[in-house]
Amino acid sequence: MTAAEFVVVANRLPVDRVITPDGEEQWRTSPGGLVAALEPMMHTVNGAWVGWPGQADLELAPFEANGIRLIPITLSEDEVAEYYEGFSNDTIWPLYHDVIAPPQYHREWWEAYMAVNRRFAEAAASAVVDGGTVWVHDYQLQLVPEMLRALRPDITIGYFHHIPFPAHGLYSQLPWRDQVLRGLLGADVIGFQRGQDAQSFLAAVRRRLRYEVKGAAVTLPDGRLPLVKAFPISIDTTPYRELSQRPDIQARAAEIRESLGNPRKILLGVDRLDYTKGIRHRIKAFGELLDQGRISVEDVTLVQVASPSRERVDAYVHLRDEIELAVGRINGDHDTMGHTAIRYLHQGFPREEMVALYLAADVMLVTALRDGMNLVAKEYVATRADNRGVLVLSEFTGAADELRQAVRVNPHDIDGVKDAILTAIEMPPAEQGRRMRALRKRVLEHDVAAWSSSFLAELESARRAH
Ligand code: GDG
Repeated sequence: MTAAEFVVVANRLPVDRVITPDGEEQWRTSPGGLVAALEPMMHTVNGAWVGWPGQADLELAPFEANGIRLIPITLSEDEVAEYYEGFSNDTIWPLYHDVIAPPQYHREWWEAYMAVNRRFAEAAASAVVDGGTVWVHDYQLQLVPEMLRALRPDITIGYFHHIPFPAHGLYSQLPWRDQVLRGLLGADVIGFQRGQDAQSFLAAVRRRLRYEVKGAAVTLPDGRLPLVKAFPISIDTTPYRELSQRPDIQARAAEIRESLGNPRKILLGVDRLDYTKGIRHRIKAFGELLDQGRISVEDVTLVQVASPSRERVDAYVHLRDEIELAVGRINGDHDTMGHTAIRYLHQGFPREEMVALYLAADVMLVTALRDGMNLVAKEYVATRADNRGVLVLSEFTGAADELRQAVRVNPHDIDGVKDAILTAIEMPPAEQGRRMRALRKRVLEHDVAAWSSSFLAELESARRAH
């Protein structure tokens, strides 16, 4: 395979393996935002994508799918358990989300994380042309930039971090805190979701490694000056705008309302079933409003989509039990034959159905306790070409920095969440329109293409300076 000018490195390849009924293997593009953001770029330049195909022990030669060159990384069953479910999702994920769940620190997991990061770095090093560019993504691969630079000092390296970066007091719990900082500093451009994440990273670099920081640049002992900055990610708005205009999807939204017994207001939550998303807090607030008679089931229904996620990690197993217990209790106390309090769906849905749900929702509830960005908030806004609907948005999401006209909440303050829900339910249409127009302007102008071009422009300046 010839070397590529531009290489993306991410934990997952942008495709899912499906076996057709007649036993044939096919690769389908996964619907994630990253693929949508980078696809045009991958087609115009000579690009390649390094990632795990999503199944243990799958040994595959590089191949092409939908015009993108893919370089699969094999992970053993043990590596999936230790590098992915362990260190990535049970150490880094809870620690970086402000220790909402206790992080587990295991030396074997760290060993596996280092070994797998090295494999990704080696694959990227062999895939990229002389003087080429590599863009590394996310918390599963924080050591790749440094490892890659050691192998290929000639190339330009970018890194984007999709989740929060914690304050120094929490970050310093990590037994391998200095190694991770050095890993990231291998990149020329290090991107975060929010200004506060970039600041936390720079504070950790100053305090732990004692490197000098001037503005957004770190001065390294070897004279390199990596740039550390916020690049808030966004969505490809086109499919959301187009699907929301389709008559069959609008009809489906009406059908959803009908099937819920035509409540006056539908509230919606859409999240991966994750403890960072504040699903329990939202359900608690909603249940108390019903208990206190401030809303009734005939009037208001909450639809909660909690798509299955990380089902082999203990914290997720417990969270699911807690949520389902709470939903069962509230429904048991309040349901009537014709109306349910919470329609809970532990399922994933096609994008068409998601858009129909966004259209049916009078109020979108995003109550994350900590979230890098939260794309669901932006998808809801992109869908509402009718300028109706209210977004209730946690101030602990990256999206809160941009979506200023949402109804803001502190999800830890249950009384505050209850008041915000009532404000949203009662908001007059003119006020909804005023806020939604401003929200839409922001999301449509700052879409994922704007995000990737601003990052790539900084990377290109770094390449020129090489
Ligand atoms: C991480 C960071 C950051 C969910 N259920 C279904 C479904 N989804 C889609 C949503 C949305 C995506 O998954 C979730 O994105 P979020 O941004 O809300 O959250 P994370 O998965 O935690 O993503 C986050 C993001 O990376 C990007 O940088 O914003 O902070 O945690 O697109 O629509 N899609 C479909 N069916 C489902 O059932 N089709």
